[in-house]
Amino acid sequence: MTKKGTASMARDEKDAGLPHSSHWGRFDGRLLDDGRLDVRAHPDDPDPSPILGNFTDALRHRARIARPAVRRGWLEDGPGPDDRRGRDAYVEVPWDEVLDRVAGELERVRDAHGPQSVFGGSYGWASAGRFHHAQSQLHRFLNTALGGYVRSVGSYSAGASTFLLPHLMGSYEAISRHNVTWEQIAQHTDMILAFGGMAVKNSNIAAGGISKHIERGMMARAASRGARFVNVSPLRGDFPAEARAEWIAPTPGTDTAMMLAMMHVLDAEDLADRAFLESHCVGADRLLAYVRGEADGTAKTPDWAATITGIDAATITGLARDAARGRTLVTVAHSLQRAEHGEQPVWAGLALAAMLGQIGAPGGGYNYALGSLGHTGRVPVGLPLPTLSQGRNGVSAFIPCARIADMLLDPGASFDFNGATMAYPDIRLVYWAGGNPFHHHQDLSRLARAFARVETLIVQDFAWTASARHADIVLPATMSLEREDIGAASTDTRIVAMRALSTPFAEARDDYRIFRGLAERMGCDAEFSEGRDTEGWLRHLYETTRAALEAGGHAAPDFDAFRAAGEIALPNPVDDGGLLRAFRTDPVAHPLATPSGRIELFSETIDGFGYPDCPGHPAWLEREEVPSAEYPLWLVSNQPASRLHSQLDYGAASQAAKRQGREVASLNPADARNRNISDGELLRIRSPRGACLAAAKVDDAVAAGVVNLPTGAWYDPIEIDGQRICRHGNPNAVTRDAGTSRLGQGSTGQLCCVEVERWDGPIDDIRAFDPPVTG
Ligand SMILES: Nc1nc2c(c(=O)[nH]1)N[C@H]1C(S)=C(S)[C@@H](COP(=O)(O)OP(=O)(O)OC[C@H]3O[C@@H](n4cnc5c(=O)[nH]c(N)nc54)[C@H](O)[C@@H]3O)O[C@H]1N2
Ligand SMILES: Nc1nc2c(c(=O)[nH]1)N[C@H]1C(S)=C(S)[C@@H](COP(=O)(O)OP(=O)(O)OC[C@H]3O[C@@H](n4cnc5c(=O)[nH]c(N)nc54)[C@H](O)[C@@H]3O)O[C@H]1N2
Ligand SMILES: [Mo]
Repeated sequence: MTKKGTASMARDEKDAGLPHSSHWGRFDGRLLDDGRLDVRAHPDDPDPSPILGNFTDALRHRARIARPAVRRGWLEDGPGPDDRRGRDAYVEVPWDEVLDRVAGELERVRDAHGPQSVFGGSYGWASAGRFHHAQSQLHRFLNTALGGYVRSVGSYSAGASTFLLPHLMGSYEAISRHNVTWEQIAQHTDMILAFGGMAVKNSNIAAGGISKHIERGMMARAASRGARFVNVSPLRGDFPAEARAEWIAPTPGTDTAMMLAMMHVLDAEDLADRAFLESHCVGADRLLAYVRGEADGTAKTPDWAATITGIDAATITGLARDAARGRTLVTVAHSLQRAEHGEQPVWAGLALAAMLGQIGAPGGGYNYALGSLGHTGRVPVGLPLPTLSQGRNGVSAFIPCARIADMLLDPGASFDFNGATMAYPDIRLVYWAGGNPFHHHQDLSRLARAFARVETLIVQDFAWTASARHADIVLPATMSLEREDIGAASTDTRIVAMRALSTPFAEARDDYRIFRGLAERMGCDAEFSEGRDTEGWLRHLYETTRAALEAGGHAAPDFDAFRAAGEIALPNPVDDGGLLRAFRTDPVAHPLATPSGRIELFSETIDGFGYPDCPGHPAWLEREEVPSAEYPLWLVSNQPASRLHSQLDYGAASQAAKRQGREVASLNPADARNRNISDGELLRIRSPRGACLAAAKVDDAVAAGVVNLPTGAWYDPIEIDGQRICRHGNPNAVTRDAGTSRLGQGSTGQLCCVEVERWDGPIDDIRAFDPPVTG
């Protein structure tokens, strides 16, 4: 491999720093003598992410996995269901031995139960870098070595919308990523009605890399032109100060009622664009019959919505009138659909925009998830990027990714998904690389019971996450900082020659090298590696993009020139407004990929599924999870500002945002007062699923009735008085594990009901970052 050469290169070029890229930004890094990293944001980035600060002390942190390790119980008793997972000690073993064991176990399970008993869905964000992408590597390996694996579809990000939007409008990518741009907003938009806000902490992130954070500046430009931003959200902080946003805070999960009432106003006051509904939509009559109450006897008036949302009728009416007055953009954040009946606000937001008649117009209409990530509001580069082929998966079974615990707990059980009835496969072995299910999944006590059922759990990561601590076999991977790679994303106009900034920590190996070691043992290295080392692959993958640049008549430096330059700029793509602009201009020549070719405000297809939890048009549906006397508060567990998910939670930026080493839970002064909670005190958050501790922040930027605890504190459970409590502040200790609906089966992690109280019980130190290794 190329390890030695790259490490010495890093030392030679020490002073200048070397180019690298992460999901939260492009930077130059330089290894310091004390093992820390000097990290400098790219000079062209107007608003670099503070999350870069997590890299400085990450390379040699004690939470890194130093050597391969096997859980003691698995070593002694062999594979099989075991509820000691998560509590057991680990024994370090040499690489040769652990690779023999993993290869042997994969062969045993394949021969006894077939590849359909291996789960390789391995959801997760891993790191930037097109070659060392952990999921691609894992999938390619399982396809080659086993002939396939049970995969997962969709995402925790957009579980409901990914499967809903194609029925209504077109692909989720087209509707979110190639639609209204920030430049259009800066120039054209009068009113931005942002359900779920547009926090710049969120657009800090783009999978694969982001070289310029433009959102704050664009919002400032729009606001100074007089554009009006409306932050519909439980948190005032869901917009940056530069946007000068108004704040409207409906009860969490009730946006659909507010949107329906706005439609009622547009219809009743004849402000709806009936020509657009006629020429570009189907089903407006069915939806309007529901809005007027002709269908169910309840008119969806602002007064009706006021009782559900807590927003007074005059405010709702005023917003609807104002929206009809100028160029209005409706956005719905991912968060709204990461909740019970999450399909509804996505559809209702689209219907509201359809009634305003501006879909496809510059800076207007509907852009699902604009502002939720840094991929949105830009124009896709439209070039083939370096991509590792995953090969062919011979197993047809799959699950929607958020149904992982259901699958493991109930093999063979049937479930509904997007019009199909399916059965959960019987999984014996789970292999995870590049994700952290004990970060991303809901109801972690239940997830622990689910993982106790498998015969073998293998986790490959660079740090001792809670998922690694539940694994039977733990394989130490390198961080991207320790590898050569190519950084690229479909919405960024830079390709980065990512350089290794350090030699690997202890005995960590690249995911690719780990899989090669297994492939050699299983007799499929020639097929898996195609005879290439890392350097060979990088050159091979880069060539796709270089050839496309050359074919397009653009500057197309060869690989060596690219690496010497550190990065190349791609041609600026033209802002053509995407498929919605073309559709607006001529709906006959450019129909949408829906059954009618138009926007479906009523969908015969969805209606035909017969799902009460996702009917044929957007609707206000009663929920199972609602506040009660025992659990009266809404917990909003959103994305953390100080890190990406759980990644580098031990890093400097993430640690600086904690109090007493705990994650911070914010609540309204009134709710704090009622519970005798003062700022900075520890509190316990509990639900029927479990409990966690957190440090209180009393904050009037949080709506009354709401507690905000971001995700990502490493799960650190202990038993106190027979109750499992995460002492660190992971909200998934209390969230609810249920699908959005039978249509999307997405995660509902964003919202659940809880009670909070001051915690006067024992206060232990956090142990989440101490490796559970005994020798
Ligand atoms: N309650 C609640 N839960 C949520 C959400 C919510 O809103 N509320 N949001 C959800 C959303 S949108 C998402 S996307 C998920 C995110 O869930 P995940 O994507 O699973 O979270 P990450 O922390 O990014 O996990 C990535 C893991 O990959 C590891 N890793 C990084 N690089 C490499 C590598 O090169 N090789 C290997 N082998 N490992 C590597 C990291 O150390 C980390 O452990 O969480 C979801 N969970
Ligand atoms: N810094 C940082 N940025 C990230 C990530 C990260 O981990 N860290 N993760 C990235 C990923 S993978 C994804 S998918 C996106 C997720 O993008 P989103 O899902 O949009 O992000 P969240 O921060 O979870 O939620 C945004 C806001 O929605 C509001 N909200 C919650 N419930 C409701 C509701 O019922 N109604 C209304 N109107 N508002 C509500 C909350 O106040 C929350 O702050 O973020 C990306 N950006
Ligand atoms: Mo996500």
